[in-house]
Amino acid sequence: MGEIDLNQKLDELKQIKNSFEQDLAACSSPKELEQVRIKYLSKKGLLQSQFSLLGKLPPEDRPAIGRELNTLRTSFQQALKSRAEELEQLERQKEKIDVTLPGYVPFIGRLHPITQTLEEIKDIFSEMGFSIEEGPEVETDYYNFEALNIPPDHPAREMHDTFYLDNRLLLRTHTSPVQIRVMEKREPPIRMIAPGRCYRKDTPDASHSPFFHQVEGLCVDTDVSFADLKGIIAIFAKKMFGEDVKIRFRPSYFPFTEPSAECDMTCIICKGEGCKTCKNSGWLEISGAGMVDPEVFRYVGYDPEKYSGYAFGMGVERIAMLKYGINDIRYFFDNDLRFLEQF
Ligand code: 2NM
Repeated sequence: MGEIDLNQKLDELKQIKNSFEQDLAACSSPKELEQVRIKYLSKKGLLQSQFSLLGKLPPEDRPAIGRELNTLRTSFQQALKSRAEELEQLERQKEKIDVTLPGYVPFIGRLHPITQTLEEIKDIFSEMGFSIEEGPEVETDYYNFEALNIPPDHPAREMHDTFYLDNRLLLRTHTSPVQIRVMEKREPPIRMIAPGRCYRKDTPDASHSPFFHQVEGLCVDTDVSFADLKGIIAIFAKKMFGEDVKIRFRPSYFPFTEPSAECDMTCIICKGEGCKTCKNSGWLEISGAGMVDPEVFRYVGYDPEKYSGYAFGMGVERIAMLKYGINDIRYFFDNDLRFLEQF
């Protein structure tokens, strides 16, 4: 009778041991491990409660079962401890960085070459005391044409193939309207540049785009002369393209300036020797300019007897093309990364 009880008990203990080992292996966190400890080793746990049942066994079986229970308890405790260490080790391995793995190469963006050129031009004029002024891209006929001495039937309107939104509103064809708006609001002295987007209904080719950028400059004060204009353009050209460049002026015509001029600099490709870029002339056109027409001053309420001023305008795309040696304006607007990534 004692024999059967003993074997049954030992079987029971074996089952407890098996289920403990399964539970232990299934643990993946210290929290789960603690649940296993409670299930088997707490006061009312599966193993611990076996100690209280010892008294119900035949006296001759008690020492053997007691010994077995003690052995199991010690081995459970040790197993729990080593499993805890294992889990900790696993946790630490998760944090380790494998330095032999290939790294992520982040895609670095950059400013568009036109934006970069614009920033450079703005910096050069800021340094010389010019303020940077902005205005609307949707303009009225008055600011884009009329106040600039271009009346409705003026042939210059055809040169500026204009995108009209309605009879009165249009997309500005140059940034001069910004200068008109500033002069309306402020008295001289004025020393400003107006950088920004412009629109003309041109058919795209290597040197034309219906969307482009301009920087226009304006300086109004008492006793401003053409010599001041020449000085400013010369300094700009040297800072933008190098100290060696020289400039020259050729007579020209704009409705809003008198006299008017086109400004050239020495060809930076051939240093003035003559090449394909400068059509063998040794010179490159960089800007239109002139002395503000007294008629424009009358539109904004300045006294042309008291004030004089110079103004100039340049295409940012043209400056960028010369600076970077680009032969087609359309590259700027194709959004081809193989082009854009070079800047
Ligand atoms: C140019 C060439 C010459 C110009 C004139 C004015 C204003 F508003 F003051 F009359 N702003 N910009 C000007 C003069 C622009 O671009 C080729």
